Amino acid sequence: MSLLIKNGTVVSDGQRKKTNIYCNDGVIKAIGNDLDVPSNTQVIDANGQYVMPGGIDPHTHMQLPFMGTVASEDFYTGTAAGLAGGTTMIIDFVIPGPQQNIMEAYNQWREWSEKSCSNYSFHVAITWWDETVKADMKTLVEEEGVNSFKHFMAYKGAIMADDEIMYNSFSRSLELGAIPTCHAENGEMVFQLQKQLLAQGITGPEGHPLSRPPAAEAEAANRAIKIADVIGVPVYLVHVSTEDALNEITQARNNGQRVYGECLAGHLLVDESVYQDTNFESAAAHVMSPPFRSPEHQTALWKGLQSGNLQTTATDHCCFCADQKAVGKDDFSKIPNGTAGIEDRMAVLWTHGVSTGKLTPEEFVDITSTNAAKIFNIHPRKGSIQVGSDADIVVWDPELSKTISAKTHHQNIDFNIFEGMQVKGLPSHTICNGVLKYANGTLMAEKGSGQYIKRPAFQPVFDALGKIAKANKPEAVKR
Ligand code: DUC
Ligand code: ZN
Ligand code: ZN
Repeated sequence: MSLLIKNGTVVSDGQRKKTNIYCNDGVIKAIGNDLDVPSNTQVIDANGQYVMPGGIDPHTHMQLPFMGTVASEDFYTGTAAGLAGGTTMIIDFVIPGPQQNIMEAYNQWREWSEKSCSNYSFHVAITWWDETVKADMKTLVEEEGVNSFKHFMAYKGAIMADDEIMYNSFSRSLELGAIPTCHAENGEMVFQLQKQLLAQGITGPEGHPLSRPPAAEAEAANRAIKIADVIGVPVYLVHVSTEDALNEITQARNNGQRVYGECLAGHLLVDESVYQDTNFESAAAHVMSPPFRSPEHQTALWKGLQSGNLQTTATDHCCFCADQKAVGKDDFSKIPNGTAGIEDRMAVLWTHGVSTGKLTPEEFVDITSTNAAKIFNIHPRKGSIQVGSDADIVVWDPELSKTISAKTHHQNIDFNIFEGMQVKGLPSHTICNGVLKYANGTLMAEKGSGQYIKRPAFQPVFDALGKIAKANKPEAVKR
């Protein structure tokens, strides 16, 4: 199947140029003004529009079994909603239960994800430790194309990774050429605060942010960064939601440490006042971790994106409907944590980032696609419009507008945290693996058409880092 996207302004890798793109067999085959293409080529006229690498959401949880229930959005509906919003690839998470065999969990997630209609890949969470986990990490990196391991520093008694697990897993990641990632919240502090608040009679969703203060995130961010520094491995912090955690990242980066930060569209645009809503359903629908924060933190996160100290944007797309959230009616700590956003991420970032002048279109491409591809080692195959790159492309109409609503979204959830928000700047067409999947409001998502994307280990960089780490070991210094 061949496709020509003509007359668009191509934005990729920091550059902008009006040109044409020819795709065949899922790959970008030619870029230029006078392309000679077969007569049966499908043509999209992108005049007046931007043509950009398809969005990569590096943080989603489709059909996640979590807190006694299962996320309502599965790999088919979730990736379809992503395509409607211009996102052509997700990186989801395999999360083994305590003591569950890592490969068994990985194979289970691979089976669930076969119905994806966009491209997908997996971070694998390290939730416990022994020699089998160590061996399985090698299999995952060398045979399955997993180059990132996730550590939940929260969720005590369930999937929380303590310092011992993190030290072992970070060290193993360095050996294997993988990058550790962390959900940075001090799980013990959260657990103690939840108990205290409930004992004081604070049982509603307003207790959720009180149990997860900014300091709990900052402490964990600092700890993860310091453990990574001692080991000499890069680290990626998911869903940075506070100025405090951002400051930890900035300070480490200023010291030359390879630390990366992700922020969520939700944290940029929704503030903590949502937890004061006296309507339980609405307040509970916003319960996610880390929680939405005060406007001061939101301002800091935008600055983090502008300064480059935060490199990626994601959604933590994890859907629970009202009946699922109702389990926590009398105890906020039981409300399944999670909110949606995969369909809206790019539109809300364009509207509030590019249209306000905070971000250029080039920076928008970096934070919605290219930087994730680079950090997770799939650039320029993904996150780029170059000859030879995969044909994952979004044609972006800066004049298209809509009002976001749960009544009209494709996401399989009965609530939208951006409900009522007017967005201007939307995809007119989404192309995934060279095939048109969304065109002018019509979704053509085909179950199972997405590809699993292997991500290679980071050998060259990590070899150098390993040497630096060894040189800094105390015994080497003594000699
Ligand atoms: N936070 C959420 O809100 N949901 C899923 C997991 C997480 O860390
Ligand atoms: Zn998390
Ligand atoms: Zn998450």
